[in-house]
Amino acid sequence: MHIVVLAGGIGGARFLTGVRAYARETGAEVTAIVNVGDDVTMHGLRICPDLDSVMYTLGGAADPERGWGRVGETWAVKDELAAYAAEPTWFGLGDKDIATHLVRSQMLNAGYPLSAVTEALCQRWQPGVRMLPATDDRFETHVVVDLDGEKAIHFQEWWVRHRGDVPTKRFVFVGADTAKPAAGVLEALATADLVLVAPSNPVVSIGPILAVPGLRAALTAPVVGFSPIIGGSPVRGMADKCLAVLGVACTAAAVGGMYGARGDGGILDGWLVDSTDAGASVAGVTVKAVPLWMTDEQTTADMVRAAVELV
Ligand code: FO1
Repeated sequence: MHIVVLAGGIGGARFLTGVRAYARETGAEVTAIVNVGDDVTMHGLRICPDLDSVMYTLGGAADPERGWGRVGETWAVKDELAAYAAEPTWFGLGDKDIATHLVRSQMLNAGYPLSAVTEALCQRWQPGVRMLPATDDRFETHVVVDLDGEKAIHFQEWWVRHRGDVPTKRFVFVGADTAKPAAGVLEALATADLVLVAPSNPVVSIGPILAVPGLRAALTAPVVGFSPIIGGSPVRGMADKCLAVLGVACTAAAVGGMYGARGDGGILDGWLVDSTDAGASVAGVTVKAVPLWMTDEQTTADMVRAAVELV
């Protein structure tokens, strides 16, 4: 069985530990297609937060408390940059993490596509699943805000600097008109027996993946999504703020409705909601309630089992 997972950063990474546990039990093969909308260039380095969160988490090197970056991190370079007042001072790069960005940037500058760079970085971390960026092309989420007039800022500035707490008009996926699925993405989807949509932020993690032209049409295998909203609140992160920008309610049913039913121009065949949200319905989609708190690998593997059983 080949399982393809559409994933964002921290939530996607945690979900993938469960998918990998399920795959180890059953012999399934796993490919993760990861959001690149959060990617940004800072201090001349290309940073891919979601790819790195997945890689570090599955490689056993993520900081579990901070939720991003490396465990046992030190911050000498960040302090030195601050001493030069080198902007952006609101974004922190750890010393160990910087080594990843240096290797990545050097390879990208030498002409390697992001998919090949990711594969090379994974040689070290052995995540146990195949990791693919959604696209090899330049693709970034920007946010149109009202800050002394309307202007667009990078997603990281909106997320980290302003914590989403600024009048927000819309999200724009820069590059989405011309981007192509990364090398390996269409092949992975063509051989998938099941596609899982991780309980990641539906607007700024899964949204950008689905915005890569050609990717939605390649979802021919059954698609089961996991609600990132439990009892009206995001499992983690700021999905509530992002959904509000789109005018979508912060409920499991509304997010399922936003993805939509396959027969209705959407992507879902099945939608798993938490037991608290039992009774939620999405037109044209099989909805089932199961425990969705990803407390440990086994509980998360059970969520994957429920999705397999659903289809
Ligand atoms: N998140 C923060 O809240 N503050 C930071 O300074 C920060 C730096 C950072 C550096 C590298 C990286 O891969 C991620 C980083 N993050 C930071 C996390 C990131 O901004 C977001 O959590 C994700 O992009 C949203 O999924």
